[in-house]
Amino acid sequence: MKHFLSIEDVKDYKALIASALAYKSNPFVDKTLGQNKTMGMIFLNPSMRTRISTQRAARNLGMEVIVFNLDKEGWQLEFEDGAVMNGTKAEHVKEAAAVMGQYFDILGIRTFPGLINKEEDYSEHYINQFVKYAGIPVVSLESATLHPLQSLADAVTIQELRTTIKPKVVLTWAPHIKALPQAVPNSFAQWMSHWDEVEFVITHPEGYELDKKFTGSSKIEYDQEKALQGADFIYVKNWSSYKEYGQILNTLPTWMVTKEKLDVTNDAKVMHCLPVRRNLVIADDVLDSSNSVVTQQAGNRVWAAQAVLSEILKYS
Ligand code: SN0
Repeated sequence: MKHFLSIEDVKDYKALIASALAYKSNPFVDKTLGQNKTMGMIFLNPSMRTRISTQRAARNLGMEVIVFNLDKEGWQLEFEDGAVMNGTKAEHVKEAAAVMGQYFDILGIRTFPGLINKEEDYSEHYINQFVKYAGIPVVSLESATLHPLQSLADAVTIQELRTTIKPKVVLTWAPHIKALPQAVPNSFAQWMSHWDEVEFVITHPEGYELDKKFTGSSKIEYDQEKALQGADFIYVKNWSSYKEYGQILNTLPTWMVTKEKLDVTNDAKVMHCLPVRRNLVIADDVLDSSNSVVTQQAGNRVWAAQAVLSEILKYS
């Protein structure tokens, strides 16, 4: 694997899930694989789990890691070709990325969407500029439209917790007060629709349809209760509208996931990428119950990142 920007970069996703689980049971088996190599992690937005788990993963493989909060500590970057840089942006991505390519062996980058210009966000202009000019493998730490490290950890969590041959996995929209990216649900839908061992259903109010490019032929059920019937896993996440780009169409508190809603499920495991706003997205009675697997899911971020970095170290 050269870059890790989406599932499209993965040759064998089942093998990658297996590799992550193997690292979970034996974290230091490849502790010299990344010896004398350095990973740079560049953040243009906040992060807790991605930042810490990816550092842990890189260190388990013997790599050095340098974290740079570019949004707070760097020069403001220009991304437009041909820009006359007489404003507040002091450095062009052409130089910034090329220089990082000199310092690092692998570059991780987090860059959220602006949620204003759909074409720009969905062209993945920012992360692609880093890929173009850094000249080294680039790992998405959540880009404008996708969060593949999260989705791999999600798949790993489902793989280790499933009790049936073909579990029913339901992605449900939930209310939020802020306009959030579609990256997590896009990416989760992309991974689940690739996986032939799950029955995948998406439920959301009308107007919150995700880009078909990622959901493929996944089933959409607008009635949340119907969708949840018999579910083995419920993946809860808010996102802003893709159609009416970046808009909050409604906040529908009835879509919050509560303990009562689990009654129709197969005692479903409840997942969320975190951070989660309690009693807005998921109720306390779910997050504080044994149905919630969010901590285990977040823990699996280490093993997912380790599997990806190992693949890049071995084959880039
Ligand atoms: C981000 C998102 O993509 O939805 C990151 C998730 C890994 N989440 C948020 O920005 C939540 C912010 C909030 O205020 O609740």
